Amino acid sequence: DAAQRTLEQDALLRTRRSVTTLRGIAPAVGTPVSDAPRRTVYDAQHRTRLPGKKVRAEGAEPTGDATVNRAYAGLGATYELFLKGFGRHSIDDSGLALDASVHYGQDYNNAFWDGQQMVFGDGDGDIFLDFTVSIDVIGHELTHGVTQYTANLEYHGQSGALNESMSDVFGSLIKQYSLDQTAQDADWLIGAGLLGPDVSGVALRSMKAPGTAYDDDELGKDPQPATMDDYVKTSQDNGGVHINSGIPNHAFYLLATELGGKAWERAGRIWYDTLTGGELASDADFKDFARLSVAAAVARYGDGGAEHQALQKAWSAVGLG
Ligand code: ASN
Ligand code: ZN
Repeated sequence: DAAQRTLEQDALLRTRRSVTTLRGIAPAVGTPVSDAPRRTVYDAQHRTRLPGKKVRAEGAEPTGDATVNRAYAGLGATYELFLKGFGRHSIDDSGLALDASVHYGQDYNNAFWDGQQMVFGDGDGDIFLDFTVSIDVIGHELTHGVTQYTANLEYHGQSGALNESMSDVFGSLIKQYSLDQTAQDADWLIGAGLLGPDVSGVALRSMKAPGTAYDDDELGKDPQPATMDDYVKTSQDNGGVHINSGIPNHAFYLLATELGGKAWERAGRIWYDTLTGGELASDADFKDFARLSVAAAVARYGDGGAEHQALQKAWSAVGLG
């Protein structure tokens, strides 16, 4: 009823106020959050000082730099999936400005979320190309921001691999949404087109077939497992956060392809509900996530429904049933 709605709106505004005040931006109380993104792309000019020189603000025409324009478009596609797919207003759900710096460092072979903004290297041209070429990589980095503002999954061990997997799942969904692809038509690759001429492989990771993205003298073989039988125990990579993420990644792939249609609609909704529902602890392990995702599927789509059954089948297949 109306009174309840008012209470909920008050609670929402209180949350928004505290989050934004933390970051030093006080919104006008009661102002509805706009549906439009607020993007800014900076050029780090091959240095490592951030953010660098502002080169494209929201609403401005494309520049002469394709890297800048790809970053701008990727931020837009990410904003759009979270808003239209899940009703989320930016990274913090309060319209947080989206900042990205491109041309970071010299021959820099990575991209990252630094806690406040996205950062993209140009690659060295041999092993990696420009990190803005894959829209799912842009979505991956932005999703680290969403995770930070929601479950805040600790970046080591299984919680860290879940953090990485959230970024791969929503990164892939952003690509699929921008291409209007079904789960069947999607490539389920992260970083397709990103590997340079010296590397034999197709991408950084494969959600469809973890462990098969590359096999190369320089990089070695893609180390990702698809199931718990092949779980990698290691102290490297924060306890294998980019390695064991293959397991929840593959569970998502199995769910989405079993359900068919657009993966962001039902499979993505279940993952989004799990990530943002408030029950997922920052030190959650794979079993915790699996259990909470099943609860989320039942809550949204019903006990024993197609979504619930497909999800149980997916977790069983990767050894987390
Ligand atoms: N590109 C990597 C990532 O977003 C950077 C890192 O290792 N944190 O996961
Ligand atoms: Zn990541």
